[in-house]
Parts: sequence; structure tokens; C-alpha cells
Amino acid sequence: MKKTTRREFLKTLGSTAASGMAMSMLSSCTSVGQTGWGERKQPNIIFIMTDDHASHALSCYGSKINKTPNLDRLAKEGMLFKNCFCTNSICAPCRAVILTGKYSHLNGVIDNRKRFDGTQQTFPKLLQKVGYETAMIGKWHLKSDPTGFDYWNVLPGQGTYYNPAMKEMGQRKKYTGYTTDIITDHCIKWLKERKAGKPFCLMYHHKAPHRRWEPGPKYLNMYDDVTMPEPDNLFDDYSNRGRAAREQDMSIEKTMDKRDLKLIPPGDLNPEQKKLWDAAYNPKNEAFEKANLQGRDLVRWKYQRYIKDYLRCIASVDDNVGRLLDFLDESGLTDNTIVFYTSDQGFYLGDHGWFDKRFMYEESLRMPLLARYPGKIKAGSVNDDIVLNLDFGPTFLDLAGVSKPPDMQGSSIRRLLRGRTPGNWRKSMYYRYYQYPAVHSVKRHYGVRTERYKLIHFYHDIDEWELYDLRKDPREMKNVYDDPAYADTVKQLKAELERLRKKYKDSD
Ligand SMILES: [Ca+2]
Repeated sequence: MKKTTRREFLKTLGSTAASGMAMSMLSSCTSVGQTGWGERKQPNIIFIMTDDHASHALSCYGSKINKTPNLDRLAKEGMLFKNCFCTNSICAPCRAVILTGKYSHLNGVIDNRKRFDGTQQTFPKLLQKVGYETAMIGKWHLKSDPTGFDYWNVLPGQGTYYNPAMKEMGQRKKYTGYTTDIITDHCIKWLKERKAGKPFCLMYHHKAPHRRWEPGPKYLNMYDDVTMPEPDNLFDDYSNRGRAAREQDMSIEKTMDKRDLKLIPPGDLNPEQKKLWDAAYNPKNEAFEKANLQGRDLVRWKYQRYIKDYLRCIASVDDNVGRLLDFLDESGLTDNTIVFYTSDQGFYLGDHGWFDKRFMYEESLRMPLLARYPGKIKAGSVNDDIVLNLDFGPTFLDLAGVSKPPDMQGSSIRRLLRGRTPGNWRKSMYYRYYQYPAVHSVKRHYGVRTERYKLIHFYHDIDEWELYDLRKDPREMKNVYDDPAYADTVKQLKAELERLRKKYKDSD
């Protein structure tokens, strides 16, 4: 059956909706006084997170390069956040911020090398205390085993795209197939088998579309016949910027290696998968070898190879999110489940000539954020307030009727979800990145972003300031820090930066 047909079918069932489904819907709610919505029932929460999915690769955010019909469904039926930002644009730190509602310097995971201290307070633990059944399935990436979950089944470290090993409640098992499909299978299985009578919080976390962007068998030839539009600054020469932009090591031109570019196949394919892979990539690679490209032509080829593989991975994510949303429809869970979609941070899709993340520049600072709660969040609504990954934990707690512990630093976005932004909502955000010296050579920096401006200080082996006027220069191509016309702005932003550092207790 086609998706729309199935949904229409369920609608026509109306209140008689297969009595079993109705029962499961009722039994998955618990009365606990009032939740943040002023209701007596606690909603179920599904928190979908991907890894490195930039918002400009979602069609609901205006992507020029791909379509994401199932993710768009969440935007169409819920709210899209235009200005959701991370506080430290790299994998493990983002995850630790989300779990704790605290900045990196307080939760301890300042970079990917640190181990998460699972004994500390997290929102899943607090949800458990008020009766939620909690599960964490997919990419975890925090070194220590998950805590605060009744069930967990996670990829060790980064995990693999094919035939993944997973650690289920401490036990390692190996699976055959494509990881994006397998993680979704586990989520649907858990939803079917969870305890009746309890509201739930499910963390459904994909590895995709993280480097090395290995597409699933279904999409190995997707986009073969199209040429993707290039970003306008693919050949950025970093003039008008500082040393940090010039000295990074994350360019398509210089950093991408043969495995990234699929000139060497992935190592973990089984013979059947390898056959499909070779059939898809060998002819493309032979044509490339023959063409003997140089200079800008070579960069252009690398960009095409990279972006197509990245988007092929996203196509599988989109399919699988659709599969999960269909399951919610079929099992009568849609109406009492709030679904969030985000990515641990943004990514460069050839912008500035780069891939990867880390910088406080827009493409990696911004996270996609979609939220759907039928009848509660207005369908097709858009919010442009400054929202942070720091806010997710407090939001989930608020939705469950739990007040935020005083040491959590974010704020619940519940009122934003209702279309009523409080008058005192934040007008600026604080950012800090630490992982240097390290892979990709992005220098340490911290900064402040307001609706219009961004001030960044690069430090450690450098002492350089950058200021961008985002209204005039949304692509951040010109540092105007030394422009006398912005002297007052610099002064104000420095004061704001100090205020935020104090507020968030970042004193070093
Ligand atoms: Ca990431």
C-alpha cells in the first residue's frame, strides 16, 4: 500500500481504529498531575538524531541538491526551527550537551577524546524517575556505556555503515545489512515490545550521514545522471579572513582521501554487497581515471563524488524515518507522541571548499530541528528564535511535567512550540570549540552570535578576532572586525560575550 493510502485508510477508521491500537495508545500514557502542555497525560517522546546532517540538505530547509519527503512530513505536520545552533560543533560534545543540558566545560566532554561520565545527571534519568520507559538505539559515541536507559543497543564508537557490530545492554552482537536500516529495525522492535502502561522516550540515533558517506545498496546509483549545483564559495581563497580559515585541514581539494572518494571500497562489505558496490563504482572510477583531471576540474569531480554519496546516505535516513512514522500511524501512536528530528551539528557541503564541521561559521553551527505533536504544535509553523542543543533536555523534561533542575543551563522551548515566544527569550548564544591540535586542524575558538552579528575569538596558538555582519554577508566571506564602522558593535559584542561566559560559568 502507498503511504498516503495507508494514512487515509487509518483516518477512515476514526475512533474505531482497530481496538488493539486504541488500547495501546491509552496504555502508553500515564496520569501525573500536569505536563508542560497543561495536560494530564505524559506524551511519548521520540528523539531522532542523525550525525552531520546539515540543514541545507533537507528540502524543507530549502535544499537545492536533494529531496527529503519523509523529514519534510515532520515540518509540514509540525514546526521547523530556522535558528537552532549547537554550542560546540563536534559529535561527542554535542551529545553530552544534549544529555546533560550543560555546556561542555561543565559536563566534561569538551572534545571527542573525552569519556562521558555516566554517573552525572541526565534528562533520561530524570524521565525514568517520573515513570518513563527509556531507550537509546543507534549511535552513542560517548565511550562509556549508556546510563539512564531501560534498554540500550548502540554502535561501538563511530560504528560502520555495513554489517555493524552493536552493543546491546553490554553484549556485543554482529548484524548483516545496512546500518541505517538495522537501527530502525531495532527501534520498531523496541516500540512493539516495550512495557505497556508506561510513556516512553526513545532516542533513535543514526550514524549516517557521517564521513565516509557509504551509501546503502538501494542508492548506490542515485544521482548518477545529474550534476549537483556547486556552492558559490567552493573555490573560496579565504582572503578577508584570518589564519584559522586558511590553515584548516578539511578541504575537498587537499584533505579528502581515496576511501572518502570511493576510489578504494569500504573494507567491511560481504561478498554480495561487494559485488553490488563494484558494479556501481567501478565504471564511475574507470571513467574518472581515464579523464585524468587536474586543478579545479579535479576539485569539481571530488565535490560531485562527495556530495552525491553524502546525499545517498541521507536518502536512506529519510526512507527509514518514513518507515518509523508509518509505524507510529499504524500502531495508533502518532497523536500522543512528540517527534523531534535533529542532527548533532551541521556540516560543510563544499561551502568554503570544505567538508566536516567544528567552526562557528553558519553551516556547522546550525542544526536542523523539526518537532511534530499533532493538534498541539501548529502544522507547517516556523520559528526563528535562537534555540540551542542545550535546550533539548529541559524541553523533554518540561513536556513530561518535570521542572528543570537548577543546574541545567538550557531553557525549555515548549512555549516556542506553541507559537508563544516569551519576551525574555535569549537574543544571543555562546559557543566554544576546543579540539586542537587535532585532526582537521581547526583552531580553538569561542564566540557570540546574535540575530545579526557573529564575533569569534581564535586562541591557543593564535590571537585573532573575526566579526561577521550576517545581514550583509550571510556566507561569512568578509571579516569586518577591523572596520571602524563596526567599532561600537565590537565593543557591545565583547561585553555580551563576557556576560555569557559568566552566565554559563566558563571562566578559564
Ligand atoms: Ca557529528
